[in-house]
Amino acid sequence: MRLLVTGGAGFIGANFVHATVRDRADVAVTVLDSLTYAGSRESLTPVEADIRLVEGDITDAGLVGKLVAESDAVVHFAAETHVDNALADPEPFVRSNVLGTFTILEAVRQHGAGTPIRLHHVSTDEVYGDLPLDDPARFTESSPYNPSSPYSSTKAAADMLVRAWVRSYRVAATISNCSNNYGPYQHVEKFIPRQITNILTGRRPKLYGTGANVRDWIHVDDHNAAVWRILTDGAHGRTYLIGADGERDNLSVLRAILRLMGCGPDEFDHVTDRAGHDLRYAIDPTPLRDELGWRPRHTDFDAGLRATIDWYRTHEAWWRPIKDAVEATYAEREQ
Ligand code: NAD
Ligand code: TDX
Repeated sequence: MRLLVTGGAGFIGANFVHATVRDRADVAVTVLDSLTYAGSRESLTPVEADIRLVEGDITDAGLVGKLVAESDAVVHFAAETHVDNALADPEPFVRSNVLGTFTILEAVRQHGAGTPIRLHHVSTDEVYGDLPLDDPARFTESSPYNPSSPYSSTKAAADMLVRAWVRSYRVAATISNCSNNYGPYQHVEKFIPRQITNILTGRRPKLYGTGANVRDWIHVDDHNAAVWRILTDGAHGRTYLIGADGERDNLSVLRAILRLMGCGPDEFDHVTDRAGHDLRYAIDPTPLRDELGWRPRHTDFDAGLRATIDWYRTHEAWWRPIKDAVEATYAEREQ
């Protein structure tokens, strides 16, 4: 299989490429990534001899058309992904997430007219908005779209484009909406790596509001195993929700990090809450389990967190050069 992976130099994409190179000798991987602030060539260093990395933008129709024409399948991870950045400056989110997905869909439509080119579009549970804190309800694939943030609204728009291209042009696409990922190679702007690297650099962790907000955590390798399962066995046109029964409030996650890193339970700062902060996400992954037989393997959150902390401890060269600038941006916004 000739596989094009967009956003393969980002957090989830890089882990996907690593797993693919390790487990699937019959797959030739091309990564298309514009190496934004969130993308890192170094995240692909361990597999650089095994893949082709093309530095380019998913809104570049000429380049995307050429690469899609050479591919049997496309897994589309590339996106602007940080909610706080979207609140500060939404324009790149509209461009990359909406126009970028449109560009990929058009290339898949045009070049897949004879032999269909398989497309998997990677999306988020945030398209469904949020759930109340004190309610057992979870998102399902028939939950109504109700995005809250500039980020999630652009991901919702991209999902709608994919659905329309499936219906109107019979593009052979699937969509997955996954919950919050954690693991190695995640940018230090995101919650878990920010707190770990704050502690490692002598800063206090920062919790938005009271920390009662709930996220449904999944290890990035479990997410990527589900993406592979959907790519190979998923029904064309279908949406699958990916989650690993990992609901935890932010305060509990932070206290687990503090405990595992030898700090006291109150050694953190409460900072101003995020505007429009979604309360709770929770995924019902039943169809993925029952129809495709997927099961998460990283079910011990403490063990996954400990391994993630170890990774940041032993990969300081990967994150240290950007840490001060990320914290300087946060400090400006918090004023
Ligand atoms: P990330 O920000 O770590 O990586 C995104 C990658 O896309 C980067 O390498 C970046 O350079 C690249 N990129 C951005 N705009 C581009 C453009 N215009 N052209 C080419 N490349 C571009 O993101 P991530 O956390 O790895 O997320 C990957 C995908 O998974 C996204 O689509 C995101 O919406 C989705 N997702 C993420 C999570 C999560 O918890 N991180 C959960 C559910 C879904
Ligand atoms: O310093 C922080 N303190 C804090 O309390 C940061 C950065 C975040 N938070 C809170 C906000 C959220 O409730 O932690 C929670 C997680 O925050 P993020 O890591 O920014 O993730 P979230 O906003 O939930 O979105 C993530 O999951 C879904 C990804 O960034 C998205 O790309 C994905 O679609």
